Amino acid sequence: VVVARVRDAQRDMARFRMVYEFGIEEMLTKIRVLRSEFRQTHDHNPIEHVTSRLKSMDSILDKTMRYGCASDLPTVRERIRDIAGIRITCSFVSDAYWVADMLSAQPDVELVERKDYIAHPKPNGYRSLHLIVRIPVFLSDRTEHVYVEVQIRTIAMDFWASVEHKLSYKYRDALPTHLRDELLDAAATAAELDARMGRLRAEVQDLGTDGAATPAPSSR
Ligand code: 0O2
Repeated sequence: VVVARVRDAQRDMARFRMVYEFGIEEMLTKIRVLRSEFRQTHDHNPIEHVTSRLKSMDSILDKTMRYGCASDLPTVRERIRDIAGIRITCSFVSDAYWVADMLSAQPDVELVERKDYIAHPKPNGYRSLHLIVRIPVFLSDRTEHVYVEVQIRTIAMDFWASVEHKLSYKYRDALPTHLRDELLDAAATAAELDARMGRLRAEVQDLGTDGAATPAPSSR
């Protein structure tokens, strides 16, 4: 009986994760289509690279404890909304907003939440645009709607976040003050770099060598 129960639990878990894998695949397809379409019709590619990850069971359980919620599958499905995660890196800030708008506007994508840490960086300097979307996954016997977290950022934001993540991990979130200050300063430098690159791009567009076929960046 115990062996049968363990097998059932393993099967439920595998099915649980599989649906998120399909959710990731569906979002990746949408991004691939945008990217290919853009490559064929425009000079400039707004998406530099894309990565994805499925949150580990340990991280999911950590988060349920942090949220103080139950860890049964229906609760986890509803409360933990970043089990499926996609990260899109763009060259320019305006591209990040453009990609967010394009994805959110798709009819089968329900935009659940949008956190704009570019306009409103976190106190430690973290910048990125986060979307929580819900998309349908069509299975043989039912349709499931899964949450996917999409993080959209520039190369400079990504560079900063990756260094900050490594340092925070190393110091287990108890960063010495000088490192915290240094990171905050580096975040300001990264933001300045993004602003400069944005100005350079605008100048190139004014010269008409790049911008003719590029959609006008959102006015942010
Ligand atoms: P992983 O391994 O990347 O998944 P919470 O998720 O509850 O902590 P919230 O408000 O639900 O917080 O989510 P939020 O703040 O929108 O961001 C969650 C994810 O964004 C994190 O996932 C990181 O990937 C990234 N992130 C947010 N803040 C920071 C930061 O200060 N530095 C770095 N490097 N990344 C950040 P996880 O679950 O922490 O980790």
